[in-house]
Amino acid sequence: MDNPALSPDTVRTTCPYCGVGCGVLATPGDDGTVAIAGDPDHPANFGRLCSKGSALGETVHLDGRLLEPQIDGRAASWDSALDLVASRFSTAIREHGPDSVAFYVSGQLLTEDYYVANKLMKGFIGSANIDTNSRLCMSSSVAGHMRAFGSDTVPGTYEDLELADLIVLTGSNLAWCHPVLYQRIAAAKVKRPQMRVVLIDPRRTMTADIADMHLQIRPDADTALFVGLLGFLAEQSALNKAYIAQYTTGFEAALAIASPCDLETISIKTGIAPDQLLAFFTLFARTERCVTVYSQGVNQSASGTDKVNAIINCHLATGRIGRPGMGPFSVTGQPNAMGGREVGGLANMLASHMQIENAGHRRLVQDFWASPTMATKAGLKAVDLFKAVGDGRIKALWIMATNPADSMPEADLVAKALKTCPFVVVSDINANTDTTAYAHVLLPAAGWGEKDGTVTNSERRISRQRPFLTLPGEAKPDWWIITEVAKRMGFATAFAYQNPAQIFAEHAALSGTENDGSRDFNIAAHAAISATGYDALSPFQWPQSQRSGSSGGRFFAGGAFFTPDRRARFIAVHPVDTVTIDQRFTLNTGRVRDHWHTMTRTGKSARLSAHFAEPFAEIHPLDAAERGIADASLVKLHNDHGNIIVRALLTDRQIRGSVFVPMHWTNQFSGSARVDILVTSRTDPVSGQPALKMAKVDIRPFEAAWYGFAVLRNKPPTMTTDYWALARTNDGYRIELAGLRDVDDRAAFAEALFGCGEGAPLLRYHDEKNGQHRMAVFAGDGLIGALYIGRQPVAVSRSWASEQLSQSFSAAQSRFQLLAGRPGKDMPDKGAIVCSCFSVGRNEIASAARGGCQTVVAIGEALKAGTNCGSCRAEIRGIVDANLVQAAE
Ligand SMILES: Nc1nc2c(c(=O)[nH]1)N[C@H]1C(S)=C(S)[C@@H](COP(=O)(O)OP(=O)(O)OC[C@H]3O[C@@H](n4cnc5c(=O)[nH]c(N)nc54)[C@H](O)[C@@H]3O)O[C@H]1N2
Ligand SMILES: Nc1nc2c(c(=O)[nH]1)N[C@H]1C(S)=C(S)[C@@H](COP(=O)(O)OP(=O)(O)OC[C@H]3O[C@@H](n4cnc5c(=O)[nH]c(N)nc54)[C@H](O)[C@@H]3O)O[C@H]1N2
Ligand code: SF4
Ligand SMILES: [Mo]
Repeated sequence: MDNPALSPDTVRTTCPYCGVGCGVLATPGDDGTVAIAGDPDHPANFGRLCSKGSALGETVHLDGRLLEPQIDGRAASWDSALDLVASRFSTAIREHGPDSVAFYVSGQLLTEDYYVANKLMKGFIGSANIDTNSRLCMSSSVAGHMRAFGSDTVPGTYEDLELADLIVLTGSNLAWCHPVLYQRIAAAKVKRPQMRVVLIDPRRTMTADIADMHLQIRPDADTALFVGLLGFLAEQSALNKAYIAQYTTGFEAALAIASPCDLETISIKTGIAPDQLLAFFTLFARTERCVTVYSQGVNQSASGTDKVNAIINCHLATGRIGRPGMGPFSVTGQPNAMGGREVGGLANMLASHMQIENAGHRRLVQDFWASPTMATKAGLKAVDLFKAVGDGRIKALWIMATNPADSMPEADLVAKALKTCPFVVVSDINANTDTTAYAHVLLPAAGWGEKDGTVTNSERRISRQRPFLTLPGEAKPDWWIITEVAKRMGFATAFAYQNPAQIFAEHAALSGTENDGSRDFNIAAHAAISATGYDALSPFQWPQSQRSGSSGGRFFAGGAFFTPDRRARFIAVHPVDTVTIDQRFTLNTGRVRDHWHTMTRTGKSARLSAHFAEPFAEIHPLDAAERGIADASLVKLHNDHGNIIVRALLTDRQIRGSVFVPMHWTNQFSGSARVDILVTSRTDPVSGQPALKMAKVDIRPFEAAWYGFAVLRNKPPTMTTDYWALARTNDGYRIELAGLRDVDDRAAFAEALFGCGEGAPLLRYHDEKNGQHRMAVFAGDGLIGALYIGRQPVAVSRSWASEQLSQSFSAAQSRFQLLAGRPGKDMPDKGAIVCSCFSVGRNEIASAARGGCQTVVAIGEALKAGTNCGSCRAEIRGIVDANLVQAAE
């Protein structure tokens, strides 16, 4: 945790999680550990890291890694695996045509991996059936940018967030999903208290901590809100008429929909009170330096592209774009979402921000690649791609660095499609994911710390990911795997790269080819980069053309859009119906602070697994009361697609009529919590992005006959309990349990769970009358496992029990204490972990607050909580405030 002095072994690299793209200093130790620190010189984070970045060292161990190629579940040599992949793809293409094969790739590939995958599919196989998980993530933003700007350009830079006087955050939980950007804004606001932050989200998330105003918007009402804002700006004479006249077209048509601005009507559509609307609109109208940040609450909707354009319209109408402190700002999710867009990894794009429908672009790319054939039309977008897998049109599919059996809508149908597909290849770093289960061929990829290449963050900044670990087992970098298959398919010359530097140089050269300023993406200054130059490459922002040599900056302050007439387009967007009442709940889904997507990496860290150890549904207390749902009980969420079982968390942070369930839990971590099985595959008509936050579900209590909790040293081999959720702890695992029918033989159940075999010496306590049962097994002085069962959710201190796996139990008394499930009086119960860096719990913070620590700083001084990465500061403030209110009452 301490900043390791820059040792000769320290490697500068980039965090593999979110699109903030923080610079990391990684120092591998002799004992296999890796010390991690923020890179003070990296312009994205200036030394900061969030909880996930800080815990990176805990996720690089080899537990669960895929270390050798496998064919049909058996270890195989690279040669045989690569030969098989190449021949099955070639055969399918020969027999059924190029569109009978597909790649489904990921914003977690490096630019070099992505570039060669796209080149192989579009330029050598001759199909555009390569789509990416960015379809689920950024494609509405891409489509919105294309419609307005004629190019997929993010106009601003991170600095704009610090220079702005008003930051509007819509559909973004920045505090948890882009924590370092959030901290940069929080720090700027302390320096310039006049800065205002408005949060627009149906939930009062932790991001509300820095917000001056929270608009608890009805799901999908963003278009209504921003169309309303456009009308208001016109009525208040807040338009930049010169900018509109000189640099844009289509304003009148957009305004016609927005006028007149009737606050009552907008209030009905958005669920936001008229006085709040007026306050927000007025603030926006009056504040020249204004940035609107948006993310998945905007993109993941059947009207996502319209939402994006409704936002951009307001910035174009005020001319607030491309100047310091101003602009629409789509923050990207994955570490290389932007790099993927640059290489054209989406099925409807070409390489280097060129367009597949544009014959001139196709010719340019084909000439540049000297390719035998070229895709002539857009390929299948993710949702349609998996439908085509399901109905047999796709004969061979290659999935790289993504886990669609969990993260795609209608996930059970996706899993079924994978099961029936004649040939599925999966490149992953882990052996057991819900997707690898369906692979005919599994290819072991190099992971973070081993791989070598570049990523582009949300502000167009390209940084190096550098290796500091040797490749484990047989693992190979993704670019190598793809080029080896390409060579075996007969394209040896075009894929004869020796290293990622050569791929990067080619990518840079393509960006400058016939680019006289007609395309935004240009990094031609690096077209001749050498392997040494590439090794030493410092983070830089695009564009960086050969001619200017200068790097970065902002786009569009003076027009110069990438449309044929170089003017921006206002898009006349119509708000969708948000008023029709549906008795069912809107299923809102998203992220928590310390987990990353399907948990294949963050699930390995005890620290990151302590914040939320279970899948849950946030429900408004009044909605819960109507359905007889108690806090911390289990609930079943269901619709026509299936059902899931998760813990109910009652909170008035949630809007009524909506529930929030995190996307993270998979079959590897829980019995039935894959939320995407409930999500319909309805997509945005323009972008093809699925409405991942808008499914409809019913909720009812899960009528458990018993509940249980256990800590155990070893991961249980199989789980059949009706409900279970497993989380990593420092010395083992913790597991929540519940069943519909009583367990007949509890001793056998405990033995199977602990994996200790029959007849192990079981310390037991039974209270049949109250249905309380407690069992523990020790080996020597150490604990193998402890299980607590009750008719109600068991009142055991989770954090304390989890720590017992590392304790010595020489005294009989300590063993009985363990069965009691509570720490002794001298050791208060920490409560749920809030600060994962220093393992500080909710109860400790509450008690310090009651004892006089009235600020986050004071809590930090007393407990250290919040003083390392700072990701938990908003929660600490919430706990302090709640306890101050209690004290005052
Ligand atoms: N901790 C963590 N951080 C991550 C990730 C992770 O897995 N874990 N993943 C990364 C990736 S790939 C991505 S794409 C980003 C996503 O980053 P975000 O978009 O910030 O994250 P989400 O939680 O998906 O959704 C954001 C918010 O949208 C709100 N929302 C839902 N419906 C609506 C609506 O109709 N209108 C509005 N205005 N808001 C709505 C939700 O309540 C939620 O709070 O995070 C990145 N960062
Ligand atoms: N309901 C709902 N669903 C969602 C979302 C939501 O908000 N709600 N969000 C969507 C969004 S925005 C996104 S981005 C997706 C994310 O969803 P996924 O991409 O499916 O999730 P990850 O867990 O990041 O999957 C990455 C996989 O790649 C593997 N991996 C890691 N590093 C490497 C590497 O270097 N090479 C290779 N070959 N493999 C590697 C990991 O082990 C893991 O299996 O989920 C989408 N699905
Ligand atoms: S904010 Fe956190 S997860 Fe995102 S890049 Fe920075 S350290 Fe990594
Ligand atoms: Mo994403």
